[in-house]
Amino acid sequence: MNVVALAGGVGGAKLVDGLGRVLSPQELTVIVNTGDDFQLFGLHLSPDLDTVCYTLAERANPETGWGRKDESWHCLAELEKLQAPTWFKLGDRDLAVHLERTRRLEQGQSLSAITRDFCANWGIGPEVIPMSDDPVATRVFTDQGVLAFQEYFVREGCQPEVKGFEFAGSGEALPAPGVMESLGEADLVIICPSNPWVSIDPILSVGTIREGLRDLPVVAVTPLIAGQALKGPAAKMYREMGITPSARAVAEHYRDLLTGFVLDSRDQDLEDQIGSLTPRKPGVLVTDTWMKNIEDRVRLARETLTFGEGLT
Ligand code: FO1
Repeated sequence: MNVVALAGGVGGAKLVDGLGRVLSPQELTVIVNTGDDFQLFGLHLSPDLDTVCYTLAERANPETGWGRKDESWHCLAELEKLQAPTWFKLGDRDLAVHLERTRRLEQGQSLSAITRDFCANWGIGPEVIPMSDDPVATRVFTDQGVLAFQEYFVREGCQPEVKGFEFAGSGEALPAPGVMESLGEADLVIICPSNPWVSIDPILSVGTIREGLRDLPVVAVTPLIAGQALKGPAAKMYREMGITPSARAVAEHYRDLLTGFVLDSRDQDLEDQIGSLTPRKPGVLVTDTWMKNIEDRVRLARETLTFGEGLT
C-alpha cells in the first residue's frame, strides 16, 4: 500500500514516526511543510523538515519534540554574551545541519536533494520531501501587524491575535520533485495531526497539490481533542478566526478533501456531525489519538491505516 503523509512539526512527526514503524520504507512518503522556513545568522532553517527527520532518525529531543536529543548549547551561550538575538534556540548539533544545508543551497543544490542525502546519512527509510524547493513563507496577520511565522510563533510566543494567514510565494512555487509523483501512486493520503492553518494549508497551497488529492482517499487525524491542541496555537487560531475550536471545525476545514476522519474518543459526540459533512460524508474512526509514547504512535498509525484501507 502506498501511503503519502502530509505533516508539519511536532504533532505530525509523531504520527509519521508511527507510520514509519508500521509500513515498509517503500510504502511511505512524507511531504513536509516548509512555510516555517526562515533565515537566521545567514543560515537557512527548515524547522518542520528537521523535526520530521530527527524524529524518524530517533535523534529528536524527547522533551520539546523539536531540536536534537543530547544537545549542547555552547554557541547559543556565546551568542548571548555578545547580546545577539537568541530568541530562536539553536543547539550545536542542530547548527551543524543548518550550516551544511546552507552551504549546499548556496552551491545551487535543491532543498529536496539535500534532504534526501541527509535522510540517507541518518538511516531514514521513508522518503521525506519538502513541499517545494521554491521559497514559500507563512506570514501571520495579527493585531500587531504582519509577522513572519517564527516571529509570531517563537519570538512573540503566539500572543498576538491572529487575523489571517498568507503563504507568500505559493502562487509561483512548484511542488518539489517526487511530490506529485508520490500522489500519483498513492493508495491513501494521511493528513497528520498538525496545525491546519499553518502546517497543512501551506502544503495545500503549493501548485496542484490540493487538486492532486481530489480523487484519492484522504484521511485526516484530528489535532484537536476536546477543543484543545495538545501543543501549539491551533485552538487559539480557530477562536481568533471566529470559529469555535473543535474536531468538527478541523473536519470542516478539510471538508472538500475528506474521505475519512480520525476523531478522539473524548469527542465521540461529534461523530455523526462529522460523518454527515458534505460533499463527501467522511467515514469516522473514533479512537484514542493522544500519542504519549512510541506504542501510541504505532497503535494510532495501525488503526488509521486499517481504517483508510477500508475506505478505499
Ligand atoms: N520552537 C520554540 O518554541 N522555541 C525555539 O526556540 C525553537 C527553536 C527551534 C530550533 C530548531 C528547530 O528545528 C525548531 C525549533 N523550534 C522552536 C520549533 C519550531 O519553531 C516549530 O516547531 C515549528 O516551526 C512549528 O511547527
